[in-house]
Amino acid sequence: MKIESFELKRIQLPLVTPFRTSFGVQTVRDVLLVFARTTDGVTGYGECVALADPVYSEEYVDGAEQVIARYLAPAVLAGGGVTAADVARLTSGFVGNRMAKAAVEMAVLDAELRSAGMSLASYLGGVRSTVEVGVSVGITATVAELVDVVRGHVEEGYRRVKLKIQPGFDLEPVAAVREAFGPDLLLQVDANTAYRADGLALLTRLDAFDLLLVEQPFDHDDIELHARLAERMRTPVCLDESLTSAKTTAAAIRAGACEIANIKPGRVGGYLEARRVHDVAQALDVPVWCGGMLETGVGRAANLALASLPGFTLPGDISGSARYYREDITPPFVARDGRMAVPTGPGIGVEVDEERVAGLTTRRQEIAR
Ligand code: OSB
Ligand code: MG
Repeated sequence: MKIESFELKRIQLPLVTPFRTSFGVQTVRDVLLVFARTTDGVTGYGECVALADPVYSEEYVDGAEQVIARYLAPAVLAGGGVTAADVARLTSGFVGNRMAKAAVEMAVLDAELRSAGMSLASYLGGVRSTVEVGVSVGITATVAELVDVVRGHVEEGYRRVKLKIQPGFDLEPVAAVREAFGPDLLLQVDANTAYRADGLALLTRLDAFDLLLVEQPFDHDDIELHARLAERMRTPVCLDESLTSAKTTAAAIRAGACEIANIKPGRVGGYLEARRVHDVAQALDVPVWCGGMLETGVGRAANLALASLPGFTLPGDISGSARYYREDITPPFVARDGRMAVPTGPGIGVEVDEERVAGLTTRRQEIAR
């Protein structure tokens, strides 16, 4: 397969409600879409998960767009005939920028699979036609408001809820949600690196609330501190920000710092590396689940395919389109009883509403061979 050009489009999607985490509040999603056009007239879609600002990782959407336009897309175009498996090698001379690389690889992979008539789920080795999904709930102004928000999601049928926590918004809100919804609600928390070593004792007290896991309480590079917590805590310690590849995941697991792994394809450089993360975790007996980055239907479709692999035994952060967007850029994804169907069509298995994308586009550029 030959790629003739990459088109980069930036779209602005307003969020239905502001999303607050320990690293800040988001009110709109500024998304970079990558369209890979083949010489045979096939278009593959990629979504870059970089946020507007470098607050979750070093990457941010303006930078991702520039690195793709200036380095990654030209390197892939110069490769001649390519498959998705070639993209990592062709771009390996450029350090880091995993979210940017992932978006390019995803667009190439989607084009490749659409040409071959194969779904992403079968390509990756998926074994399930539906997957369990949950919702990630942001930090609220009051605990009462949090309980109301969670109630709304429980009424929508979600059975697993992830609460964002930070120092000053942890034990009390978690206790209130557990108390309001009882022992059957699958509950977990995510600190997005907001704690320091002096938070060990407080975090250990979360053991009282029967949580599925506690996600990334400490700095991304502090594997040792996560291992110390894992030793002291009954609740499994899960890593997100720390896991940048299959290699760093294996090392974190062997260090005792990662009892469950959150897999985000963008964070590890693409769906192919995400599958390798899944494979090492499975070999080391560590359960995995699919994380989210407020994706549009494009990223959501691909994440459902990934989550259909056998090691994904915990519900993913793959909520319905309506959790974030009044109108998606694909047909809306809907969760029923906390489950979602894995797309079966070629590639990511969904069509993009190009007219709607055109209406939301703030800038576009094309990189041709
Ligand atoms: O840490 O998992 C995270 C969103 C943006 C950046 C980081 C994270 C998140 C979420 C939302 O928790 C997951 C989703 O619903 O897409
Ligand atoms: Mg997280």
